[in-house]
Amino acid sequence: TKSLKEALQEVIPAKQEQLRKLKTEHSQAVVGDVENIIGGMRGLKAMLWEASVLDPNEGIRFHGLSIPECQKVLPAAPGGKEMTAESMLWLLMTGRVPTEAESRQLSRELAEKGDLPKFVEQLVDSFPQTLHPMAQLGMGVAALNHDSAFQAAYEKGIKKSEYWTHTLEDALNLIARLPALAARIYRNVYKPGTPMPAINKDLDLIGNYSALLGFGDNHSLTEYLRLYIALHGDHEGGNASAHTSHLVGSTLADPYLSYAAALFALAGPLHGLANQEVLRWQLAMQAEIGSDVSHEQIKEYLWKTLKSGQVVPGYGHGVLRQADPRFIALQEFCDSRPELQQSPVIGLVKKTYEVAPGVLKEHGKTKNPYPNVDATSGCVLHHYGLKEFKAILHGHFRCLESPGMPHAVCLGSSPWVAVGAAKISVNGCIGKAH
Ligand code: AMX
Repeated sequence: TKSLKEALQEVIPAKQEQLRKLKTEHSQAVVGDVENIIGGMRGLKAMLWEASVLDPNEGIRFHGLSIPECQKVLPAAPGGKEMTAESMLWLLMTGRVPTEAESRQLSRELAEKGDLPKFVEQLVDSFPQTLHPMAQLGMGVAALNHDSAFQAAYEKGIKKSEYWTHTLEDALNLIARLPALAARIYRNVYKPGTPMPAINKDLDLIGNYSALLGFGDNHSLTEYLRLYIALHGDHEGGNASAHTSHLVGSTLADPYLSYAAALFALAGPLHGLANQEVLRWQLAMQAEIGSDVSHEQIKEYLWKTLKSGQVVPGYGHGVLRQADPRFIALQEFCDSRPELQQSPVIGLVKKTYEVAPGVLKEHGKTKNPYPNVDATSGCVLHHYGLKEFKAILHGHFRCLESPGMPHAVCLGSSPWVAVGAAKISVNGCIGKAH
């Protein structure tokens, strides 16, 4: 059985050679034009990426494998059916499907590295409960760079061709510690004073995450989280958060700092926060018109949202032009479980999907009237008991002069100098909200 590092050792020399050849043999190839740049790099091919490819109509493929293919071939956790996050990580990094033994070994490696340094626990515990969890997560991750292997090696002096080994060490340490960090923040904010279990060395990363959050007994939620997190493993590398981490990493800032930066891009309501926006929106819809509603009532609610100048959260995409296959995979997960089929919020998500594309087409603005993954993901978490959310990122994305105005409408008005830049990065091609 190979370790991930040994598997990568086989792949990386060939990749380095491939890149060298690309640079020498195709250095003059044209990839875009000025028009792309005027639109905030909209549509401009501006980066090289191979771990996953996002076809506008077919959706994501991970090293050539569609989501159903990944679900078939990627190892699950013992007692589970859904692919694990580790299996997806292995595939993304090596281009090869791991064996069950390899995936398990990676789970164990991550579990063994999963504890937080004491000072990071203290730092996180010192944050006010009112500080947004994403701000806390970003700061916690950045603080983990205290132990960066890359930084230490760089200071000693290393060859460029060896950067990857130290970067990998940091990346795995970071991934290993994310469950304990995120769960600690979750408990501090929403369940203060509740004791957190120790990391179980026999569990996979997400099995542990679920237990640390306090949902270890809920096998169905744990399986959902495995699927959900594996599906989010990559999205062509160019979405706003991934692009941010690449940009920051290109300065040789270590993986902790690069990932922290990515989290701050992810925190925006048009990107990672969108699943919370969807939940809030669906709950507001439920409160206003009920759960047992007709298509006509949903249609009216959609128009009300659009006419008030807001986007319909969970719909539209920077690249996709069809329903997101990640949305479909999560919906299929819901369809396979009777308890989810009976959930009023999941029922509303389903009905909204039957109506929203038609309304958005009639509205005529968005290039993609179909749902993205966030149209359902947060609502499923809500059903399982992860009900808490923060109302808004305090003012960051609201116009200072007209607090109620959604930010897309405000671009260009004076208080938006800084915020306008955020809008461009979300809407630009390489900074798309995927
Ligand atoms: N509802 C209403 N209007 C929408 C819309 C929606 N769901 N999606 C796009 N539009 C509007 C845009 O705001 C834009 O209007 P403008 O010309 O007045 O600025 C116009 O349609 C054209 O936009 P686009 O080219 O189709 O989309 P984009 O590439 O600029 O933005 C995205 C993509 C995802 C930010 C946008 O579709 C959106 O805001 N969707 C709702 C938020 C959401 O679901 N985000 C999650 C995306 C997935 C993720 O990153 N997690």
